Amino acid sequence: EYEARLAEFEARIARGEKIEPTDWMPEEYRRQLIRMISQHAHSEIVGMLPEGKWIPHAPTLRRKLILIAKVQDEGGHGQLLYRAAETLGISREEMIEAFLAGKAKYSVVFNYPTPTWADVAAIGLLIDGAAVVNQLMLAQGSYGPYARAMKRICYEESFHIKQGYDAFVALATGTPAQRRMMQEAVNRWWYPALMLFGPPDRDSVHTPTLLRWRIKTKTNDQLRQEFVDQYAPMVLRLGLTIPDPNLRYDPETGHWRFSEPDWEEFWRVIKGDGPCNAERMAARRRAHEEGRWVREALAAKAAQRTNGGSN
Ligand code: FAQ
Repeated sequence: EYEARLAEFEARIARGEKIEPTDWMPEEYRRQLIRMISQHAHSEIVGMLPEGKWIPHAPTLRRKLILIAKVQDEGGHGQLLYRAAETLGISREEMIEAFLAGKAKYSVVFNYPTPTWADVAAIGLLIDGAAVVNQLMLAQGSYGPYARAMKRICYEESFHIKQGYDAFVALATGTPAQRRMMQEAVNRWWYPALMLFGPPDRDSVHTPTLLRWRIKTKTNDQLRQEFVDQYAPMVLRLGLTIPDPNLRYDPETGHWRFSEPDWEEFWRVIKGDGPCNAERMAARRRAHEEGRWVREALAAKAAQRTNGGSN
């Protein structure tokens, strides 16, 4: 019985069909999607913090308005993703609980600091750029609600990259002090951008299962290479350098060669020992506490409605 259902499920995926919430799916497929989508949602919400810090200090009114819109989009993406995960039978409360208890991860990159305005530009170009490379792949995935959310999110993130590029170009072609500030931010964000794609394939425990069921359609290393091929030349064209002595174009393969990030640092920061982990978690816990009265008021209102109250 189970074998037959699994065979039919895998045949559907092989035909390129989308799996929908009410369709039969293996428990492991469900579990993997909940893990990935919820961690993706937490990342969007935590990802509001490093840039959000700069909203009050944006250099012009125009840049402030753009940054507010961008950070708001990230909050919206988090909501879309929690909603997509809820279709798999887990509640938003359970997901947030797991995150606040430190059981569910969020992207390692958001544990790095943003000491200057140029860090906002570096995130906008490099981190959003990396996120879009990853998400265009996820938009091809087999689970309907996640793939559709990815499509919509990618449209918005293309705008984020444009704002990042625009701020990046302004600084990279600006005064010597601005160029220096932009270079230092690139030095800080280059390796975190490479880390966004996850551990190297040789250490990626989930990739085989995710590829089998087309939750992922490319591996971590394939996407990292795509990112370097697209973004390294862009940074170099703007007259900046990339903090990697091994970075060079290989005409034989048509790809850029590059050094891998420090994987020990990657695991250490994921485990909680990064420059901003404690600060990010404290900010999320505080927001959760400060929002408690809103949740309680909504719940009371909903209870009143189901009890037949008119207001
Ligand atoms: N950070 O076996 P794998 C954004 C964990 S974009 C932290 O290779 P998998 C937009 C992994 O969870 C960023 N942990 O895992 C934005 C697993 O641990 P677990 C978010 C990581 O699933 C831009 C373990 O290591 N995007 O927020 C990371 O095959 C700018 C083993 O790893 C997504 O989440 C990492 N980078 O591949 C917002 C996309 N990498 O769960 C604001 C959806 C791995 O067993 C500003 N997720 N780990 O405890 C994915 O595409 C995949 O899950 C990967 C990891 C590629 C992240």
